[in-house]
Amino acid sequence: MKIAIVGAGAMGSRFALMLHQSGNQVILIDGWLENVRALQQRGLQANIDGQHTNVKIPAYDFTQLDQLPDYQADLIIAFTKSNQLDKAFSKVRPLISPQTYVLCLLNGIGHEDILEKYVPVERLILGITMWTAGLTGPGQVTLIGSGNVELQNFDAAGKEFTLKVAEVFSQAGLNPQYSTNVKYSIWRKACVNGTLNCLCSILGCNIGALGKTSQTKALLQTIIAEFAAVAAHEGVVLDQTEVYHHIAQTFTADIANHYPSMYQDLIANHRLTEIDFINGAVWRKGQKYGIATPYCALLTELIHAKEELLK
Ligand code: NAD
Ligand code: AOT
Repeated sequence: MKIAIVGAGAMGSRFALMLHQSGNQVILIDGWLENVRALQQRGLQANIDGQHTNVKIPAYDFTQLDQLPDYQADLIIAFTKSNQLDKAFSKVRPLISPQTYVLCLLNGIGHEDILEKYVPVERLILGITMWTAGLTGPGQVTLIGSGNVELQNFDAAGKEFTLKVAEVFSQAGLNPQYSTNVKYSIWRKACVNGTLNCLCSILGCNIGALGKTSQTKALLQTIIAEFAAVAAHEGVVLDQTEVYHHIAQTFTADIANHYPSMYQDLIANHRLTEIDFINGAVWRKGQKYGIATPYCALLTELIHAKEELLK
């Protein structure tokens, strides 16, 4: 399959590597020039569970897309940060042909509202992933452990192609599952990020350490309850107990040593975060529906305050 990955950061690089190694024609597109130059000159340098790999995958920055005049992707995978998605797709618009599907695996809620501006809903695929990745420098990633992908066409018309994508992902070892309710999967994953990402960032700890504090269980339950109240208004009925256990199992899993991507952005690299698409989205929607979400409001404001302090 001809696959363009937009966003050659930690996750874009992981997926590019796995899909390239399983025989697909993969290209990477990114707006961070230093990263693209490193990928072009040295290739992608990956440390996979302690094993070093160096792979050349064609990479382009947004100003180099005229080097791909007749390029038509079968599939574009979005792997920017949420707050970069709109700008990135405005840049790659020329690569979206009438045959191109777009798959969004970003954390957070409401990305379809942005992507619908660039691709018809019949060719939009949504999903989530439990894979993780860390960017250690331009063109360098550290990849630990395993994961999976849940995906579903946004519109019934896209089912056949989405099943094909699942097959390609399976050949790449990405452990895909065709979801029959991707909206539920997205809200469930948003609960993972709406708890772990902001709490680890504010407390300055990894997932395992967060799990050891005596406050964590009640904090998680209250945040999940706010997500559930808002999700119910959108027709998604979250099983709050199951979601809590889904999150709590990460405290003792391989992933316990992981610092969530929000920590990596904010604390390690002083970059803006995805908070407005996670707790911030729940707060905003709660205001619209008349549902109080005080914990999500406070967490959103604290993360924004930290963004300002570290700017
Ligand atoms: P990332 O920050 O590694 O990369 C996203 C974009 O930011 C890329 O275009 C990258 O080039 C750019 N970027 C990264 N560091 C930069 C720097 N120092 N200066 C300038 N630009 C820089 O993002 P990611 O972790 O791959 O996440 C992509 C999406 O996947 C997000 O929605 C995230 O929440 C989600 N996600 C991440 C993980 C994870 O473990 N990293 C796991 C699951 C889902
Ligand atoms: C994560 N982490 O999604 C993934 O860092 O943004 C992130 C992220 C899978 C399970 C638990 C946490």
